[in-house]
Amino acid sequence: MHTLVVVPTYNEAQNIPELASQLFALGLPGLHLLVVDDNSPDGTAEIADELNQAYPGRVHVLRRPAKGGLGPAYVAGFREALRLGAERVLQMDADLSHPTEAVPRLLDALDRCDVAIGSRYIPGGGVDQEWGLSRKAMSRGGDLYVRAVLGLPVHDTKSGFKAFRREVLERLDLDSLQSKGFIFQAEVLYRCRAMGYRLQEVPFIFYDRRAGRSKLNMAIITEALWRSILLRWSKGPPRPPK
Ligand SMILES: Nc1nc2c(ncn2[C@@H]2O[C@H](COP(=O)(O)OP(=O)(O)O)[C@@H](O)[C@H]2O)c(=O)[nH]1
Ligand SMILES: [Mg+2]
Repeated sequence: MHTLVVVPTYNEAQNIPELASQLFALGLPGLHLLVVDDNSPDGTAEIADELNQAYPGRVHVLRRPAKGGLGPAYVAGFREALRLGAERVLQMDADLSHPTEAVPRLLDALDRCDVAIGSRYIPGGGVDQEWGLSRKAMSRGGDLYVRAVLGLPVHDTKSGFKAFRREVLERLDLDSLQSKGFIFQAEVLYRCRAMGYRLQEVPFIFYDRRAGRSKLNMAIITEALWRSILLRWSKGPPRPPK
């Protein structure tokens, strides 16, 4: 296996078949999919398993006992990716917010960097036309806050659309990652930068989900605010890249 796409899911039964169909239609050699499901009541894991009829041996399903948040699901998924022997690991959401047509560009960027970050906030990137001014302001404000607190040279710190070289995940102390919600994305970037890895942003357009429901809630937003400060305070400033 060359590339593993890791997708955390909670109640994404309506989205996962379409995501798989779009991913495999890219025709990328050695591409496999890993669905990390937290015992979704809507049967996401079973539906993902059945996809092996259409794509034999290319869909892996990691079942976790209960909903534990995005971060722990990714930690388990990254560990499984290493175990499965993936050379490159790409992470994305199940809800088609991250367009599959941008996947080859993210993977190509790994020829020039160690971590490729899908970014809404660099030239060429953007968000769904449906986003109103207040949602845009909240998202940008959140990014500026995280960026300032952690000193990250990244415009889209919350992005869950990223690709890693295998050795980055090998060296990342997966057990030490603490975040439960979307701030997990910034925690990983912060660690990668502290280890001297090269980060590169690649533009993409974020589309709102058409099916299923967002799991974002106030506890996840609050975690992002306090955990950023805790991370900076506990680990010290990141070292400059190599
Ligand atoms: N395994 C797992 N996946 C989750 C959990 N929470 C969210 N996800 C998945 O993470 C991705 C992003 O979540 P989403 O609800 O779309 O967040 P939003 O885009 O910020 O509204 C989706 O694929 C979700 O199914 C969780 O607790 N466990
Ligand atoms: Mg979403």
